[in-house]
Amino acid sequence: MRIDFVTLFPDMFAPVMDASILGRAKEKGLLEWGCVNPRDFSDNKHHKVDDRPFGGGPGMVMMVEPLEKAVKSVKKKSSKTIFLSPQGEKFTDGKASQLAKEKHLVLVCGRYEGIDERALDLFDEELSIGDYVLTGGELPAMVVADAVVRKIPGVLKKEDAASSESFVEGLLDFPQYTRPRVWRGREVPEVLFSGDHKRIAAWRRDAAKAATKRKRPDLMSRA
Ligand code: 4HQ
Repeated sequence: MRIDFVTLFPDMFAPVMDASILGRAKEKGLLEWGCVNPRDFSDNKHHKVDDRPFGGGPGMVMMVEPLEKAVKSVKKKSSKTIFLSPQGEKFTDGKASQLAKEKHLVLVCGRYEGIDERALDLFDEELSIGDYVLTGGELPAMVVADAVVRKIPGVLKKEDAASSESFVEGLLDFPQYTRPRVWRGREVPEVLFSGDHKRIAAWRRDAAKAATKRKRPDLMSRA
C-alpha cells in the first residue's frame, strides 16, 4: 500500500511513520508513504494557503485552490481520498480492515478553523477519530494509517497477530501477565501455568468477556 499525506506540517510524520511496526512495514516493502504540502502549490508570492472567513469570525480557513492542486498531484484513479474531521463518519476497527484492502490512500489534514466547504468535493470519505477537537488533522491521519497498516497481511509477526483479532470479535483483549509470578502478593491466575491450551483459551475468552462487560458494556450488544 501507498499512503500520501496532504499536510502543512510534513515534519510531523517521519517520527511516527518510520518507527516500530510502521517503520518495519516500509523496510519490508509493504508500505510506501510520502507527504505533499499545499504551500508548495500556492500561486501567491507569500505561499499563502489560508484566508479570513467570509461572513466574519475568528481564525482562518484553508483555501480550496492549493488544497485541490496538492490532492490532484498525488491522486490516481485507484486512490481513495479521505479528509480527517470531527464531522466525519466514526473511524472503527472495521473501517481499518476495509481501508487495508486499498492500493493507495490520500489522507488530507486540515489546519486552522477548517477548510473551505467546497473542498469537500475532493474527497471520497470524511472520517473522525473521535468526538474531541484537535489542532490539526495530522494526528488523526497517523492514527488511521497505524490502524490500517497493521491489517496488511505480513505486517504483524505471527505472535502479534492474535491480539489484533480481539476487536474483530467485538471484545476487549484478555488480561496479560508476565514475570514475576507474584507481585506485591498478587498472583498470576493458576490456569496460565497449566500447559492446557484448551483450558487457557477458554479462560481467556471468559476473561475477555468479563472485562468487556465491566469496562465497555456498550460493546457487549455487538459481541
Ligand atoms: N480535527 N478526527 C480540526 C479533528 C479531528 C478529529 C481535524 C481538528 C481537522 C481542522 N479530525 N481540523 N477529532 O479534531 O479527525
